[in-house]
Amino acid sequence: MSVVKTLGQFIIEKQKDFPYAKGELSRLLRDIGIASKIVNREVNKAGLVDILGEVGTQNSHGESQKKLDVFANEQFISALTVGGECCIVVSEENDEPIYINSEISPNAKYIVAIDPLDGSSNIDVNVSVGTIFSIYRRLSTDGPAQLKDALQNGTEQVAAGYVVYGSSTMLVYTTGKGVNGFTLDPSIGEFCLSHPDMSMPKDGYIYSLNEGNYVHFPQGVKKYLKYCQEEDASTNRPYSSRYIGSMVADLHRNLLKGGIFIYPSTASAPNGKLRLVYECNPMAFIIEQAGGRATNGFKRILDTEVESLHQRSPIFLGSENMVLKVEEFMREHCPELAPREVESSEL
Ligand code: P6P
Repeated sequence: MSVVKTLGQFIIEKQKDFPYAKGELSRLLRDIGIASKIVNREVNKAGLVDILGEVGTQNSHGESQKKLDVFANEQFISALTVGGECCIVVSEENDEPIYINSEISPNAKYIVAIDPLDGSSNIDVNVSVGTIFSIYRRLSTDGPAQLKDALQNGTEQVAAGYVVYGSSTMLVYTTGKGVNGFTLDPSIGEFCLSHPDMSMPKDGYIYSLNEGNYVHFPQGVKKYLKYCQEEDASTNRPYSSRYIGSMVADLHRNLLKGGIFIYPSTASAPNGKLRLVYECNPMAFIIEQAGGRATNGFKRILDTEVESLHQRSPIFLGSENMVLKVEEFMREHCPELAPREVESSEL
């Protein structure tokens, strides 16, 4: 008989991997898990609400219907505030950081960066959406937490994860010692370990990018796309194109099956579309921990200097050999896009 292991039990069990852990990070992860279950309940009703919503612009109780991404944001901020372990929340939904009152959380030592409901434009067509989160330890040692605590490079993450609200709801996270996946069992309201030690295949045969932007892609991406579409039985080409338009769902599929996800720069968006702090860095941490690779086409995502909360980055992440291959095309066909390495003499 297989023993069910809940997220809470797993977190406590793994706490011994961190000799100095006193349970704060464990509590923080559980707070995120609780908020995810509340968001999941509302996301699953979205279709129903839409049907009710056709009666008017208000729900059946006469309340103005909150957009689900705003609702999700409120749920995570509330859970993190009440939980007492978080001193700053950086959210895709808020221009400024949310500093949590140090009276409520006097000993809070963690910063959480979050995209509370990524891909939410897909909700009304019933396509999977997700939550992405990233956790840092605060740097400042006294007084209220400061902006610099929220502007740390991806290498400083102590944990990262995502929730995919799909045919089932899964929470996948890493604390730097591998990646584990938990499936929500609605009958008991618990995330249960379903995908231990997740490992990304080194090779994959799925490519995920919005080909509608082809004419705006860098030359290296255009050449790689044609490479994916060539007939070559020895390398299983042509590959399959799979793109949902929800980063979490696209990435989760590629993590399980192997594949590459690309959101490159274009002339009009030289840093691409996706945000470094609460989309690229957490996903890069997870993919690397699962044995994949995550770069901006030239340089490791996690080493990218974080200069502002909502800065964007091109992103190429997935099966290691696929990302290495597209990097060859980028170096050969658009080397001018490589980030300029700051010379030591310039420092
Ligand atoms: P496009 C959703 O809006 C999102 O932030 C990611 O989840 C997704 O991968 C990407 O944007 C889709 O963008 O330009 O292809 O619609």
